[in-house]
Amino acid sequence: MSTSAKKKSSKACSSKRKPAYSSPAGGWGALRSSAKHLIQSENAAKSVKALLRANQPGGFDCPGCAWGDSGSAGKVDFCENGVKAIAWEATSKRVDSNFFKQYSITQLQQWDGHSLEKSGRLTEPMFYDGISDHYQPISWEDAFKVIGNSLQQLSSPNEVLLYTSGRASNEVAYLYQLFGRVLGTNNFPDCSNMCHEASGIGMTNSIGTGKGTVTIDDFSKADAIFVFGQNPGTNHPRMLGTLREASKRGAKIVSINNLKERGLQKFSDPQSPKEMIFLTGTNISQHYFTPRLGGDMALLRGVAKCLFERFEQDKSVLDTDFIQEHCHGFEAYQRSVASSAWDKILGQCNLSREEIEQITTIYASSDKVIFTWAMGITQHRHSVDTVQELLNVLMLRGNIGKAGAGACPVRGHSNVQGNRTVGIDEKPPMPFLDALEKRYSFNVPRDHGFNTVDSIHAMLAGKAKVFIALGGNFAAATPDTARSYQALQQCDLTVQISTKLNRSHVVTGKRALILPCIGRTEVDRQVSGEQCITVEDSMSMVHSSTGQNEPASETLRSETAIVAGMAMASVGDKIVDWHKLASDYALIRQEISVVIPDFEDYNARIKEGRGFHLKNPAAQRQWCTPTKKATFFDANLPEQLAHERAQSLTDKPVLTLQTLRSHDQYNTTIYGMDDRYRGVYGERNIIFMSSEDINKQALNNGDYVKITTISNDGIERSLSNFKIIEYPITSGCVAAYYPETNPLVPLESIADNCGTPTYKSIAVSIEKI
Ligand SMILES: Nc1nc2c(c(=O)[nH]1)N[C@H]1C(S)=C(S)[C@@H](COP(=O)(O)OP(=O)(O)OC[C@H]3O[C@@H](n4cnc5c(=O)[nH]c(N)nc54)[C@H](O)[C@@H]3O)O[C@H]1N2
Ligand SMILES: Nc1nc2c(c(=O)[nH]1)N[C@H]1C(S)=C(S)[C@@H](COP(=O)(O)OP(=O)(O)OC[C@H]3O[C@@H](n4cnc5c(=O)[nH]c(N)nc54)[C@H](O)[C@@H]3O)O[C@H]1N2
Ligand SMILES: [Mo]
Repeated sequence: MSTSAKKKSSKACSSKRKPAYSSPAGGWGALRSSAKHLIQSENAAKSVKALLRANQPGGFDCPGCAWGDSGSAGKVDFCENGVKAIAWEATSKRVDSNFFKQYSITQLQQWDGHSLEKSGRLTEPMFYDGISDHYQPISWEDAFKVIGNSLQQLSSPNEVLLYTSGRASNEVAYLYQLFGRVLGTNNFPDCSNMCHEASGIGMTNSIGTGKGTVTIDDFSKADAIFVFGQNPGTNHPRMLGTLREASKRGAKIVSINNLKERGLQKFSDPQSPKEMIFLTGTNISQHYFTPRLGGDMALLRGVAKCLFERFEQDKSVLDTDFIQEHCHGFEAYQRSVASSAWDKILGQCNLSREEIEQITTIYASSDKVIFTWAMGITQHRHSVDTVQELLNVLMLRGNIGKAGAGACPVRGHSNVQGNRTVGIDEKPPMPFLDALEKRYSFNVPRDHGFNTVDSIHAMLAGKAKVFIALGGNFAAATPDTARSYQALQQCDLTVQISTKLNRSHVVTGKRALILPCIGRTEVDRQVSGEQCITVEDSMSMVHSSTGQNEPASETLRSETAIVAGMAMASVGDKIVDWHKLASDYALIRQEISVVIPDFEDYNARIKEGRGFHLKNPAAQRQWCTPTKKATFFDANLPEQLAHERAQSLTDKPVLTLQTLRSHDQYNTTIYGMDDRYRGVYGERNIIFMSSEDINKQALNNGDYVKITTISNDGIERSLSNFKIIEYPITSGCVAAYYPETNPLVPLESIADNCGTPTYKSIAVSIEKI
């Protein structure tokens, strides 16, 4: 299969490998890289001005990640990640109608993702009519007419898919979901379906809320913080500042990760003069455990088993008061733990009994414990069970709903959590739909819609015909690239609301529209004046964000104005006055405050300091579960992990592949070809492999290999020319970058009861070429 696009140019990618990174994460390296990205942004002044306002009251919410803001206003609260995101948006390059005259879609399809996005900001609406091989300029009103007509011609509103990427504001996301529901569908696939879906489902089952139970303040009180399956040095750099403070005051930081990530070992805070001058850093994790990919549930089960054993001698090991007063299902869970055999536990997590005892000792000797996690937990087949096991272990010692303790799924996109709160949900809760119906008096659709993977199946089967994306890069972010492309190409119309050119603009439906929008860092002017938008971070803090830079082009519209235009052209204004709402975002917030609980006085409260905190019932030990108790789930350990299931299908050695992010990318946006903390420079087609596995297969560091997915569905999925990089990674596990390796992820390989693609456990074999 030939889905991976050819490189437009490879001269920027000359490959070299420097010695492994030995400095602390952060520090001068981060400052140097930030400076480089600022200078390369060809618009340094604009970027610096914007930067100083990132995550500050009156400024804008950094589009980098969803980590909470530090409480101290005035402190510059940004990181290398944020610098890159801001500089990327502030570029002076433009993708205008001349650009599309110059390059045909067929030509652009040959460009790699980095080259597409680097071309600059989209400036005017463009239409691909399916006849010419070029996008042509189109007026905004005509673009909306194309959408309106296409939607009116569908035989059912469920033939449209309304995708959302988590950068959209609360205001536009609310309007977008209202548009879809007035149209008559709950088809809201979103990036969350590929991201923290398992956290939401597992936590809702266990404790009755799908959101983290901690605030930034809890991190300054915790005795121990366990970081599961997460690489904050790259993906949530501001979290390292929080961990550094905790480490300095003596809290124990424990990392659970099959890869030895630099940022989890040592960090030098660019805002600490002493660490910068003396080239020192703060040790982050005193303890680092490296289970097998997908082995975290077994690890946690082992910890639970040790806790129960120790409880026999010492009744203070479990918080029996909490369990008795607040929990349901304890006895069944205890039985399930007792029947989980040590052989299976140790075999699945690939740790020794001593290591499990060590983890248990740290856990049991700490009064207040926080578990944080990200994609290393949520992108496996048994992710929902693993999240529930995280909660089980927290609950055994009463670590939910007490200061300094709790569960913290660290979100990805800066407003992915807020999007769900305001209704971007293909399985919306009934009370929310009731509230919509009450407010707007129309028949709100009740059937569940398609999630991201279902959407691809629906397009392939001809059940979905119009695809609209509010941001993101669906073609590149989704699994089984060849089939995702085919799915989009079968649509009658694909519509992308975007800031920059990406794969999803060149893998089009029979007709396609590009609707360019202003970005988070830019001033949003509507008839009522300059607007602010609001977002919710991983700690459920809702705060406002006001763009500072002039928009990249006068033709751009805000996402909110674009959604209003699409809605007006499709469903008219009998039920909702779209243009009025889009003329003043305070009116949309007013609607949200009527429909969604906890948003009362929304407009007033966002003006206070850093905004307001949404109530988290579990943090108050109120459990919104059917039993009104926190629930222990007594799931069995997975029968087999991915490599065990695949072994019966091949004679070759099976490895488990995880697909992850480099230090120089934001999801499908590739800023550059380096991965500084892992010592990789100038290349991305690499595979990290342990020295044991390299030796076992008689390979050498630097060899080029073909990676093939092992599956029994008759589809061949392989990628060639990936260079082996020897790396400290658990034996049997390998790692390679997303999105280059998405062609290897079978569409059918999804998490149970959740649908998230198993991006972190693909059974593969490799052979030398
Ligand atoms: N700079 C930057 N920031 C970002 C993003 C970005 O691309 N770039 N993306 C944003 C988004 S949308 C998200 S969701 C987050 C993602 O943040 P992360 O989840 O940190 O992202 P990944 O690169 O997928 O890294 C997964 C980490 O989990 C480990 N891991 C993988 N599988 C397992 C496992 O089975 N068990 C354990 N214990 N560990 C495992 C990997 O070795 C790696 O360290 O970051 C957000 N922030
Ligand atoms: N193999 C593999 N696949 C994965 C993952 C993985 O770990 N491994 N991770 C998954 C995860 S966690 C996620 S969240 C998804 C991400 O999936 P998406 O959210 O769909 O992808 P992004 O790469 O974040 O989207 C980048 C594009 O968003 C557009 N954009 C940027 N800013 C704005 C804005 O302000 N407004 C609008 N309208 N558009 C904007 C730009 O055009 C840019 O090209 O990918 C998933 N896919
Ligand atoms: Mo994500």
